[in-house]
Amino acid sequence: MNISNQIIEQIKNANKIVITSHKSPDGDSIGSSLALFQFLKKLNKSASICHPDACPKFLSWLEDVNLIVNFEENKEEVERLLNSADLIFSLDYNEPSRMGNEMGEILSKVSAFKIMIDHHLNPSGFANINWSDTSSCSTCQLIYELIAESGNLDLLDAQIGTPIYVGIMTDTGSFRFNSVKAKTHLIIAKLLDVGVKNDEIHENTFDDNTQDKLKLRGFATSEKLVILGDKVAYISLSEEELNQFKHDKGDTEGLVNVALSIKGVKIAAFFAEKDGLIKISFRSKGIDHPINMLANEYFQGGGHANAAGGKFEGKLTDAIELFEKVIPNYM
Ligand SMILES: [Mn+2]
Repeated sequence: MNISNQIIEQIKNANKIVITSHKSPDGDSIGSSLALFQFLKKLNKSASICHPDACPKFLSWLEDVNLIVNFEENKEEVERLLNSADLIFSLDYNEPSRMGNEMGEILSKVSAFKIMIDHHLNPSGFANINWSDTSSCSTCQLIYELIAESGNLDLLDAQIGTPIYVGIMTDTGSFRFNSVKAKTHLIIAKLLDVGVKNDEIHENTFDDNTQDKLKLRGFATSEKLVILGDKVAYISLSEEELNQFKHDKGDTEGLVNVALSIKGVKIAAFFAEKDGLIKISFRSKGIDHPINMLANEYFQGGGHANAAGGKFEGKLTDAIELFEKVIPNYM
């Protein structure tokens, strides 16, 4: 039996299904959760979606997003749902601690059958079924494959297809990264065929800027962009600066890509200070400039070769100093 059919078997036998995903949700974690949720509905199975924290505003237009229960705001309910579940999906993360230590520990302890579907490197193998495909551009693409390979494409409609589109679109920088294969475009074509509205999705997702967000991004690029040599660029924002623009979740999303978009730049970083912790995003271009090792060695993080994240406990200026010091070793 292929892995998709094994998963469908488990779904059919389950009574209490919970869908989980990683902390700081993005288009792929929200998209894959909602797509699976809608697919389960079509299989006449209800499910709960439990995420570590709230959905970012730019995705709040998605259908049924309001049904997501989040651990930060509703710990007891999430704990109750996880404890009483007989089947738990772990989407878009490779290791329980990606949900945060507390929620990750709860997941590790519960007795439910666990299915991981993910595309991040180095899966820890914590689940009963571990579907890891690191060549996939997104977890949403894997959800599509689950539906297709299990012979359920007749159930695919815009309700399932819209969140799948969102996840693929956001995890591929709108279909530009080299993780996009011919297969990805064939899937997108199929989604349009069943009524997914690509123009509305792009507008709903990307054209929702507030004035404060635009001003913050303008400030970041005009005042806080630093270029090192000709191949490295970074932007940093202190907590004070973020507050000055009434910073909201998601307002700085993709700023690292703005730094990377400078002609000739191969490596970009974005530093943001929040609650005394420095969170860092790294992006790079091409196979010659992997950035996940640096994230792992110096910033308690990791990720893909061209897209990684990390953190630094200390001052923003110290984090930047460390980055400037070690980056020549990765060029
Ligand atoms: Mn993803």
